[in-house]
Amino acid sequence: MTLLPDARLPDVRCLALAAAVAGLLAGPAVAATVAAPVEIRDAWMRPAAAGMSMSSGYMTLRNTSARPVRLRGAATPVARSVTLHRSVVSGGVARMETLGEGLVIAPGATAVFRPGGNHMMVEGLAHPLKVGDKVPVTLSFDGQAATSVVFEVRAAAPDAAPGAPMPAGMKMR
Ligand SMILES: [Cu+2]
Repeated sequence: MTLLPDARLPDVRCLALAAAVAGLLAGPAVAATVAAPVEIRDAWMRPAAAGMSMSSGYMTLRNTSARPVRLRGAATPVARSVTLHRSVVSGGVARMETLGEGLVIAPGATAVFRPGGNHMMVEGLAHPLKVGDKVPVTLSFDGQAATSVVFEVRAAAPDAAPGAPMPAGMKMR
């Protein structure tokens, strides 16, 4: 589990209190900003050797609420930018597209970022990333508080154990 619930809960309480106070002052039109109802697991990032300025990040997100949630973007202090991308193959040529509108996760649905599919493009790294490093990433969601996630630098996906069957439709990297 890479969410930081202990660090997050006090903020939620503060926000709830602030929202309650604001509600008393301003009436019922005030909408509280609440923590995103999203479970995140298997967050990992590729290593980057010295001289490399790019990496990519992957994770699995599950929307635990009864409403759609839109992942809007991400940021990390160790890189200039993090962009949501997807890999597409058209005419036999693989290329990447920016998810300009973010990624909507339906109620109860799971969104997977993995090699060959959706991924987070990490550009302008401030320093190399080696296996075992922990990279803090902030995910932003429409209408929700930002969520902090720790990405572990790994050489391969957490579920890519030797001998494990590949999920249908997933290509070897
Ligand atoms: Cu990309």
